Amino acid sequence: PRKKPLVVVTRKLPDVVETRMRELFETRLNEADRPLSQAELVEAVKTADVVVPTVTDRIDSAVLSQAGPNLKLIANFGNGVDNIDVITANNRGITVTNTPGVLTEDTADMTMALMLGVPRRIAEGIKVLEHGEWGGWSPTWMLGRRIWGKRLGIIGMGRIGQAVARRAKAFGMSIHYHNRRRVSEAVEESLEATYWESLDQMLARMDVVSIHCPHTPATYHLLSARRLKLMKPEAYIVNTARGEVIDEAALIRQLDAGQLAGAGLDVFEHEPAVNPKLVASNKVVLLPHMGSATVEGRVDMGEKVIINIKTFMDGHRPPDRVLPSML
Ligand code: 8YV
Repeated sequence: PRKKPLVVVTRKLPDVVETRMRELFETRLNEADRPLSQAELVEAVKTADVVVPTVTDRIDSAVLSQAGPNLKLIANFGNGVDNIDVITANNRGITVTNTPGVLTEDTADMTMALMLGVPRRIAEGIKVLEHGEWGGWSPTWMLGRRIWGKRLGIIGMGRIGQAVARRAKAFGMSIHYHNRRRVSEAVEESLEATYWESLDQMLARMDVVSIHCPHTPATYHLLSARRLKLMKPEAYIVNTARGEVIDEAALIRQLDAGQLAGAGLDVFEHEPAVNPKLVASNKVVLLPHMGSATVEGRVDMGEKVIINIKTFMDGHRPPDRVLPSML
């Protein structure tokens, strides 16, 4: 029988996923559950047929330049592929896949948690109780802002953007979006969504802005200092996509200056470092990149990775191939 492919997995995955991988492939796992060192990552691309990286592994052109002749597939455990230089991989004949679809609903749920959590001051309320500072109910104390009846502007109307739109509509928000392409009429109608060709114009009119686009060279600092200034001082920002899409320093300045009401952030520009000014701010709810972090979701992601590897090894086009043209 044909030799099983050597699959190197960079991080600890759920047990059921690792067990299945061991059955199917010659699998090298990382039991330590810390990111591989640069040297270990290079060793992986040198020896493996397939590498399974995560968001914490940077597979850039320098790493790829050391890839061995066997490396044919990078099966990312995750949706965003900004950790991988897809163009260089493609040029070297290495296929890249991701795990779309299975983390859509979980990420949309977490987005709603932030979208409610910031205006309704959930983190502040929890802190008051934890510090034993609750002096009792008052009609005018700890008042937040309602999201019901407000305008939500979604940047990036793909799977996750649409899943957020469905939820937000049920919460009584009106749905607006900016996207490279307009979505189908059927989707627009079902969400009662308004398309804004101009991101600038949309930003100026929204009460809440939520980011659901990938991080690519084109979306790096899409919410720049200039664009953040277009937003209403009463508006909120939610980001469960990638920290790099917002100019974080500019965001902090806008919050400090009272030019933005608040932000709910699950992702940061320099993870795992979080700007101490954000941590100190009472206008934010911050989470450590937990958008897709459910037990079920992680297993589903692992299964997607396995299907991609298996399909590829059987000589077919893997279902979740990422092409440079898709970025
Ligand atoms: C994961 C994510 O935590 O899929 C993504 O793009 O950001 C998260 O779901 C991470 O990417 C796993 O590699």
